[in-house]
Amino acid sequence: MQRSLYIRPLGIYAFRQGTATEEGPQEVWGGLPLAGGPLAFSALEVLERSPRGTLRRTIGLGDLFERDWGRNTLAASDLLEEVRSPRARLAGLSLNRPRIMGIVNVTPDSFSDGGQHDSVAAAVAHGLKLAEQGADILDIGGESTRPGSDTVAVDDELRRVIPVIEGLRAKTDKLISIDTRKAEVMRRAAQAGADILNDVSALTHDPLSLEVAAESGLPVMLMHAQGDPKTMNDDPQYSDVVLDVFDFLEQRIRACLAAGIPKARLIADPGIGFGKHLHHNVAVLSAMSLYHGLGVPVLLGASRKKLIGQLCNVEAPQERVPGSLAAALHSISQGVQIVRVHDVAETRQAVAVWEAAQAGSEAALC
Ligand code: 7PJ
Repeated sequence: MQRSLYIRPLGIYAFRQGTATEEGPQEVWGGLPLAGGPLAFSALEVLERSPRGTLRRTIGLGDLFERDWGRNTLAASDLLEEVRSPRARLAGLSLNRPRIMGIVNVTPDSFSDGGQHDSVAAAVAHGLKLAEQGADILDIGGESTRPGSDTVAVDDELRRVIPVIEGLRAKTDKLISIDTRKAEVMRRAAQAGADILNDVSALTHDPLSLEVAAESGLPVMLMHAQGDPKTMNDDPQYSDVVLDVFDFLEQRIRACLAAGIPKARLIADPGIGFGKHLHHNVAVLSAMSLYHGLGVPVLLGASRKKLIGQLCNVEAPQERVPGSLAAALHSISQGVQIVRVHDVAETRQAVAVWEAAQAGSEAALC
């Protein structure tokens, strides 16, 4: 079933509690908690899909509750519930403040740091450095999925990532995710101590992955992609990219539920750069808060990606850090719970200043 109605939380702000008194903090009403807090939203964009295109309207929450939604009430009330409901912890990590996932590439051909971390020792050292800089999650990947890249044989991928996971597991308590599309790699990574599965194909690439992911008991990051990395950016087509991505992720969440993976173990990611032209990427980035309607934590990975190069005319990925920070802060302002980045120290600093400014307090430091 395809939805015709979607809602996107707008007017997102940090809940500020009233002055603490002897009776305790005073709640000041204003808006609804976004994904259980600490951010709240005060308005909605209502998006109506029709054969003629998508109609967008903005409505304040006060008006929404006062006025009759008519036939729309039922169609969107489930989404409103998903948007506001609290999110489960991710492998023990609370998601009540922005979390940083640091990228540890173990591929000889990675676009941004290719060749630098292709030995186990270097990859482990890089992961530990990111942990020290403030990464909450270390994402280990042994298959480059950048546009145009070839697939990697399962044995090669295992040889690259398993020793790195074992090496990091022995030296850090930070969460470890495995970025793979292969069921066998997921299974072996889980045995080696990985805490989270991160699949850019949302468990569609390998016919065994739904089952293996369910059996592992680990949380799964489901990312949207259109097509295979080799050809995905040749000619991507959407009717409305923002809503098509929502539909895909909703359908993959349903497939996971049917396979025995509960919602509390799922994370959704719209997949910047995966089968998307610049205007698709920008549309998705702009609409990030829509994906809270999926009822699971949302992740964004825009770090050093081509869209930043295209928007700023910067060819070298290493020079795309400022643009990457802007993309991360933009999404965090929309309540995105996790950002996947190369530059952890820089992102930590940006997020700390954002958090202090939001909260009006210096309590949350780097
Ligand atoms: C992503 C990823 C992403 C998630 C890569 C790159 C390409 N996993 N793995 N989200 N991107 N969940 O880092 O540029 O955006 S590999």
